Amino acid sequence: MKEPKSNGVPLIGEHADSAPENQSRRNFLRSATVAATGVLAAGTSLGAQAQTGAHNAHAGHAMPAAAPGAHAHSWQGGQGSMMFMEGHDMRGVVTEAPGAPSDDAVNYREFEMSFDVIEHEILPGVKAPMFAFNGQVPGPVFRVQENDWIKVTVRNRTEEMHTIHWHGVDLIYTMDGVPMMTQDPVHPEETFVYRFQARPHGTRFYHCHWGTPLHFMAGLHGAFIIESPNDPIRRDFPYERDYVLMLEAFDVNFAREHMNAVHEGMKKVNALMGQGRLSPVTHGFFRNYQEFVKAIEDGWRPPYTRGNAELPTVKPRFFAINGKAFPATKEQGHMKIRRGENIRIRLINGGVATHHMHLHGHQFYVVAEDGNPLPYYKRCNTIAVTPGKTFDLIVHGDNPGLWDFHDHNELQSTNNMIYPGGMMTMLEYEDLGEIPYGPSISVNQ
Ligand SMILES: [Cu+2]
Repeated sequence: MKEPKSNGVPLIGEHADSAPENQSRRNFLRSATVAATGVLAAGTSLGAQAQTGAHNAHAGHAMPAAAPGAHAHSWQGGQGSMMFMEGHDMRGVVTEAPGAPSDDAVNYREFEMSFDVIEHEILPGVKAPMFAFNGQVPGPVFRVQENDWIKVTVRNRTEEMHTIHWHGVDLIYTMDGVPMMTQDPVHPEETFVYRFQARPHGTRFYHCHWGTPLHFMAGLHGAFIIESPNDPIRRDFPYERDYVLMLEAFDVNFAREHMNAVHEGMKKVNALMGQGRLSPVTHGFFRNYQEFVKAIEDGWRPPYTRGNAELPTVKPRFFAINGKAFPATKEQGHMKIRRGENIRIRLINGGVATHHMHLHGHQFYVVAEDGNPLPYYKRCNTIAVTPGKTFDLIVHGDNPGLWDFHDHNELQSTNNMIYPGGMMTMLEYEDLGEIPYGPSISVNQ
């Protein structure tokens, strides 16, 4: 195994050097790409990822590459955090949390993931360092069947700590991904195994639960779509094409300013942990509540920082759909429709702002909220998607043209205040013929 290369500096551009992908992973990517014809995320980033995976695949690998002598570690629930263990070093360790069936007990669909640091391009000329799943923003789109058993083996290839929270999935709590509460965070070069059953069906997602915008806001999120033959939406609105739109808000200045500082800080924490010298003051973690109270009495104050910066300094000025801001949303392809066709649009707010998504020229049906089919379908043309929410829409192709689909908030349809930009894409009729007008373009950093 290679030594970590960050030395406190983001591992920019090293995501291409990806871990071996196993057979299941390749199958997953391939089936995701095929099954999700027309899915924006699958059309570009996921497709690219599938290629990378194919090139690096080592058939038969059940686990990602780990350090020689790597050992499996069983998490001891209820016995305090491993972060405070003497001589604590999780590099090369594979951690299995308790409570889920073993490999023999159920038939797992296996996936391999990684936490990486990349430099992500939101639109030409605008890049920022970000944490990313599998070296891409957003992370890959999962498409699984309801009640499938899922095994996700995730390796941390950064010098920060992370977890994966499966947002809207009803799983066993030991797999819920809340650091310091239901699991120890995944340490640098540690591998953690999430096992759970995919239920209930609907539009779900996953994201890192480590509480800073450098994790959740900036890249560590992806769609987790659970399909079911019993989905009433499929029955009521027969459709073929299904688009996943991850809505994102990026503060690129914050990311640029704080990524190195966060890595430097974490490097010190890792060193202190390695020496068994981590104290509340070094990182604000406590063995128990009494220790926390004592620290407060001694004058220590909780940082409650989000990546070593205060919350008010987080001001997103770039707004993206599946990692790209308009006009770069065109790279992923417009949402395509034909006359008389129904398409399904799955909106997932993986960011920190509220987005008022408005479609021109159509009254769409709002058919699901938080992944769950609604008891009645509302006709709207604008829908507010608050952070953490998902909405599913059905658009019926009854007004041929080229139509804006965008956040109606003024700031959020700009790139750093330059209009048009931001969270904007188009609905394009394939059977329209020649399009007389195309959108104009402006870019500003
Ligand atoms: Cu994280």
